[in-house]
Amino acid sequence: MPKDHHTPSSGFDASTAHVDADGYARMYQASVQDPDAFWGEQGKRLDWMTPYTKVKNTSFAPGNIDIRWFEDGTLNVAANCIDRHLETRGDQTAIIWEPDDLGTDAPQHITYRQLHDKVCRMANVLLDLGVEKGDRVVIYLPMIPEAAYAMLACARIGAIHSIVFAGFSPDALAARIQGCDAKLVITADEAPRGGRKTPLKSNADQALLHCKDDVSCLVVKRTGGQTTWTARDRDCLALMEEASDECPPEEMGAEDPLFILYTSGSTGQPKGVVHTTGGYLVYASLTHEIVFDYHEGDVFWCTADVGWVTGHSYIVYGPLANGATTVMFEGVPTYPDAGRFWETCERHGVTQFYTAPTAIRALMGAGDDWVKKYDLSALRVLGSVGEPINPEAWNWYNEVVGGGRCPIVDTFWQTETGGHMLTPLPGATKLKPGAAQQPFFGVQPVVLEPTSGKVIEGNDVEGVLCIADSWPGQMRTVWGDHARFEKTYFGDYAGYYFSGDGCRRDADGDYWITGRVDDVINVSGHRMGTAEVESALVAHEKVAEAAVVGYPHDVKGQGIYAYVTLMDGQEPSDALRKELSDWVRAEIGPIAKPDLVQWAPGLPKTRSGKIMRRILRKIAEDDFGALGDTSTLADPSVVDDLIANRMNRT
Ligand code: 6R9
Repeated sequence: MPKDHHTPSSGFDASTAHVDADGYARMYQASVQDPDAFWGEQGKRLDWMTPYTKVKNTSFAPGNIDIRWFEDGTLNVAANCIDRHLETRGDQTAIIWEPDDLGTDAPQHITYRQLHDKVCRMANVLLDLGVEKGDRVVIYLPMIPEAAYAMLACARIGAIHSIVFAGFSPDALAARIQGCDAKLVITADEAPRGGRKTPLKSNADQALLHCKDDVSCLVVKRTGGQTTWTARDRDCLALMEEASDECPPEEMGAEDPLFILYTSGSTGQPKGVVHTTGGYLVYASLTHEIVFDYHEGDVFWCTADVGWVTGHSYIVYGPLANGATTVMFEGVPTYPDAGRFWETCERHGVTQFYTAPTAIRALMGAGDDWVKKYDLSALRVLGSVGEPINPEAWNWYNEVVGGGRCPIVDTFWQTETGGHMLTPLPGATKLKPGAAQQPFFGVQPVVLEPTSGKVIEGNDVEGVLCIADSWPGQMRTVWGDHARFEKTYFGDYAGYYFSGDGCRRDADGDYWITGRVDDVINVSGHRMGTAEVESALVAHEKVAEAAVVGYPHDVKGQGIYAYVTLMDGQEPSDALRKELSDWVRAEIGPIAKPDLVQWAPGLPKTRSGKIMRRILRKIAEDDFGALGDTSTLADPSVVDDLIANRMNRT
C-alpha cells in the first residue's frame, strides 16, 4: 500500500455503512451511464405534489447553458423538511440550538412539531407583510433558530431567501438588498458571538438608508439590547405569537428558485448564485445521507454559519429533509475556551461532526488536553470543508478527535455546486490525508490543460478541475445576469463547468484539490475576491492604487496581503496601515481585513497596464527566487523595491 493510504476505520462499523467500495463503484457507474434512471430513482426520496415525468434536461453547449432537473414536478421544500416527518417523528428533535453563552442562555431542543408551528407562524407573518411567491427576502440573522424558521418560512410560501452573513458590513448588506430588489429584511437586535455582540439592527438601519423606502424590516429581539425603532420595523417574535400556526405550503415548480446566495468571484462584485427547488433538495438530502453515513437517531453537527452555503445544505436543508437531528451553534470554537466544540459534542452525543480546516488548525494549536477532557465516543464520522486540509491537521483530527475510529470525509464543493462534489465515503474509501479523492454520484470530473483546455487523460496528472456534465444540485444562473453565469463558469473551457480550482489526479485516480487558480483568496474557508478588497482600498481617499493577493497563513490557510500605492503627498506610516485595514473591515466585514499592507511606490505592470499578479503573489509568498519572466514589465525596477520592502510574515 502506498504510504499515503490510510484506513483509520478500525473501530468504524463499515458493515452498517450505506455504501461499501463495490457499491460505490456500481452506483457511480450507474449514475453517469444513465443519469435519467439513477436520478429518477433518487428523486423519489422527496414527496412531490405532482410527480415528475422528466428527469434531466441540461445543456452545457456554448451560448445555450440551460439546466433543468425534474422540471415538470412540483413540491414544497418546507413540506419535505417538516410536514412529512410529523406523523412518524413529530416529537423527535429537529434542531438542537446551542447558544453562544451557556451562562445566559440554555440550549433548546426543537421538535419537528414545534418546528412546524414556528415556521407556519413566521410564514404567516411574511404573508401579512405582503411577501408573495417569487419575492426576495434578505435574512441577516445570528445563528438562532429563527434563522432556520425564516429560511423554511420563505420556502413554505415560495419566497426566495438571500442570507447575508451576520459578519458583513452595512455596505455589503445594502448591496445585497439592492442586488435582488428585496421586499423585506429579517434581522435581530444583536448577534452574540464569542461573548461579544454585533449590532445587527443598527447595521441594517445603516444599510436600509441606501435602499428603497418600501423595504420592510422584521426584527427578532435576540438579546433585548437597545436599538432604534423606525416606521418600517416590525417585532418578529410578537407577530409570530399572534399569527396562525397553520400555513399551507405553496406548490412550487422544481425549477422555481429556492434561494440566492452571494459569493465572491475573481472579478467584479459578488455574484448572486441561484439554486432551485427540486434538484437542489434531492442533492442536499442524498449527499447528507451518503457522505456522512447518516442513520436514524444520529445527532449531526455542522459548525458552519447559515450565511454560507455549507449552512444551507448541511445544517438546514439536507439534514431536515432526511428527518435528522441537526445542531445549530451560535458561538465560536474558542469561547469560552478551546474545549467548546468537544464539550458540546459530549453533551449532545454528536455522531457526525463537520467543520473547517481553519478551526481544526486553531484547536490543534490549543493542545490535545482540551479534546481529551471530553467523551467523544459517540462520534462516528468526521468531516472537513472549505479549503484543502493539510496532512498534519488531518492526522490530528483523525487521531486526537476521532480516536483513529472515525473516517474523515474531506468534502470538496462550492456555493455553486449546492452539495458535495468530490469526497471519500465512510467505509467505502481508503482515506488519504489531504485528498478529496473521488466524485460523488453523477459528478464527472475532468482535468484540463489550463492554457489549451485539452482534456488530460490518465493518472498522475495535474491541471484545472472542470465538470463534464450537470448534476442536480448545480446552480442555475447568476441572479439577474445569465450572461455572467455563462461567461464565469463556461466561458474559459467550452462545454465544461469550470470550478476555478486546480487539481491533481494521482496514480490511483484520486483527486487532490490544489487551490484556486483565479483571483479568489480562501481566508479561513471563506471566499474573498481580490477585486472586492482592492475596490474597498481604492475607495479610501489616501489610496491611489491597490493590488491584493493571498499568502500562506498557518491558521487561516491564506491571509490577505495588500500592496498599496498612496496618493501623491501622503506619508506612509503604521497608523495609516491600521487605518486602511480598519477601513476595509468596515467596508466589507472582518473577514476581508488585510493582514499585511505593504507600501508600493509602483506596481509591476505590463506595458498594456495589466498588473502582474503572479509576481505579487510570489513576493507575498516569500518565493521571489522564482519570479519568472519579468521582461514584459513596463518598469522592472519596481520589483526590486517590492522585494526589498516586503512584509515580515511572522
Ligand atoms: C463549500 C464551500 C468554495 C471553494 C472551492 C475550493 C475551496 C472547499 C474544499 C476546498 C479543498 C476541500 N474548497 N472545500 N478546497 N478541499 N474539501 O466551501 O463553498 O465558500 O463557495 O468555497 O473552497 O477552492 O472552490 P465556497
